Amino acid sequence: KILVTGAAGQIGSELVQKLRKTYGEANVLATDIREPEYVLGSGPFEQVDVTDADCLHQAAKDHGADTIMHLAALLSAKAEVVPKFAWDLNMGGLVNALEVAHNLDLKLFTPSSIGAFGPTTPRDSTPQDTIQRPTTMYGVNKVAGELLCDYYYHRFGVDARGVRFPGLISYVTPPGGGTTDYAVEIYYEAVRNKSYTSYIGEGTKMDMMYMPDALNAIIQLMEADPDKLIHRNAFNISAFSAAPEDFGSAIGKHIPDFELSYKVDPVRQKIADSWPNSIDSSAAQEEWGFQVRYDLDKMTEDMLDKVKKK
Ligand code: VAH
Repeated sequence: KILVTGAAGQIGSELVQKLRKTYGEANVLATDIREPEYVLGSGPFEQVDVTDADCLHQAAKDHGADTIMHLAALLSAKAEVVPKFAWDLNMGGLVNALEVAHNLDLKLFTPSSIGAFGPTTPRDSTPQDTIQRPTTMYGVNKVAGELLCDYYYHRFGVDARGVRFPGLISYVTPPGGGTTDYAVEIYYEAVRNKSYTSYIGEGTKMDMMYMPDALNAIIQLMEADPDKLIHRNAFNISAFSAAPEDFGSAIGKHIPDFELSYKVDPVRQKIADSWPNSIDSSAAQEEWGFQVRYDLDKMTEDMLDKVKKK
């Protein structure tokens, strides 16, 4: 039995549906501070504010959860607008989720991000264990969160697991205020207008992944043999590294007159510049068999098809 926080978000909305298909509808309790706009199927939903520890504890207890998947958080660009609120939500929510996991003996999944790296991190083929001095509030939250998960594991034996997600591309629910959101917008604009103006500059490479691969990774990690996990938390995972023009050429293969232009947003560009170009996912491959099915071209074909239908 699983409780998901942030179930109305970009990852949560699809994860809930996938978990319900895999483990049964009634076994997956979706929670969020707002009612999801999409159809969650006929499974249970409860309104939960993750900063309210008692409410989260009660929901997990009533559901009889054995696993909590904690996704509720503010993304990088939004967090720069309201840093103190981001701290309260991102750290307050996580420590509450870890406390619930500790008190009710639950497994926990929570995502970290490539945002946990900073300008002094090696940029190419960024190792699993390396320098982490991020310069954004979101990055500070992610590093602190990685450490907190490790702490609860070593101190209390909480089976907390997680990955460092790259930018996630999906067509069901839009991301809410991240730096990598352009990689989703570009597909909608390509279908609507055959053009896109990118707020991230030419040549800015970041790691990316298609949502189906991200969901499989979560399930695979949670089902992995704990004895094989050396890291447990914050595994680097990536499907491919791409800059706006790479998306432009991939889209151009299907929409030949697609036009890509640039109007760089200095705030989000600065964040992107502080993150790696490409990360090394070998620890995840070795410890729990991480793999992906979608590269940029395969994802682009599917994204354009799905967005057109929408
Ligand atoms: C963001 N998509 O841009 C998120 C992510 C890859 C970074 O954590 O904030």
